[in-house]
Amino acid sequence: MAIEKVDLTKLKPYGDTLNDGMTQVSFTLPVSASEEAKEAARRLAMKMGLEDPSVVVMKDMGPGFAFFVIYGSCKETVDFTSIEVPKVEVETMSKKEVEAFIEENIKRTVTIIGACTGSDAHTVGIDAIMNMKGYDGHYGLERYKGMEAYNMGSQVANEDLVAKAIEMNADALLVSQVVTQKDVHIPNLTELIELLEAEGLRNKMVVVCGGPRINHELAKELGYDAGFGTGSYAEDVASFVVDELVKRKLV
Ligand code: B12
Repeated sequence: MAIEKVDLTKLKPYGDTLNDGMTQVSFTLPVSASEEAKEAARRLAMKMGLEDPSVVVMKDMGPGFAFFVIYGSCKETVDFTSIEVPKVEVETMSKKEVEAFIEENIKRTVTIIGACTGSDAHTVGIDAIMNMKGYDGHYGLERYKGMEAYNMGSQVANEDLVAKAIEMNADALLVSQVVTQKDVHIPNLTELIELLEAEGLRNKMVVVCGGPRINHELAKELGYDAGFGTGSYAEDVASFVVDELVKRKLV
């Protein structure tokens, strides 16, 4: 069977046959499930750019709310060849490679402090990166030889994180931000950088943030050295931190 050539200048979703545009979307409407609600969901899907949408799931979510899953064909395309995304350029090493890198190039323990800061109570992301047991088959930084990883947990005030950084003479700070409602993460992330600057610490350590709605571009804009999003593992951030410490002669 001949494989059709994909036109990367007109990229669109694929379901059954190439370029059929098949797409699934889901959302909740603040009305009870009904035939009218189903039709409203279908019309909204059309306005979102889906052709021939069909509502395949409508579920009551309690009084006054209904959840929908809709399939339809996406009319829109994007030019994949024109896309450039700022990203962390350091190649990810394995845990063993990071440990060997520390032994060869740093020759002392690297101290890393992590926290989910501000009012954000989500611990799972920062735990995934730091926890001894690891996440998705990837051990966290607490298990790395040559590292002292200290996880402060969630709802940590920026002042407390800075105080801990001073107390432990940290090489790197890892900040997790999961809640981004009303852009609450922006002033919170900015405040940490300002506090570090005020203490004359900003350039003496590697400062990284992460979370499901964080990317490298945003992190750089806010004064961080790097940003890591969904699907990050301990070895991604470990590789970045040790490489950066050596590059910036912070060891
Ligand atoms: C579990 C959960 C909770 C638990 C948290 C328990 C805990 N101990 O963490 C509880 C029930 C307490 C909770 C509460 C709330 N939650 Co909540 N919660 C979730 C949920 C279901 C899963 C989050 C999670 O654990 N993900 C798994 C981890 C592994 O993924 P991750 O965080 O993305 O982390 C990865 C990467 O992002 C990255 N990463 C993350 N941090 C860092 C840091 C660094 C340095 C690096 C390198 C990488 C990195 O690496 C990780 C591994 O790959 C999500 C929805 C979802 N499915 O994601 C909502 C969600 C995050 N919650 C949400 C909300 C709104 C809330 C509440 C405000 C609800 C409310 N009205 O009360 C409260 C907030 C309380 C507070 N003060 O923060 C929203 C956030 C929306 C937004 N845009 O801000 C979400 C997306 C749900 C939704 N769809 O609305 N929540």
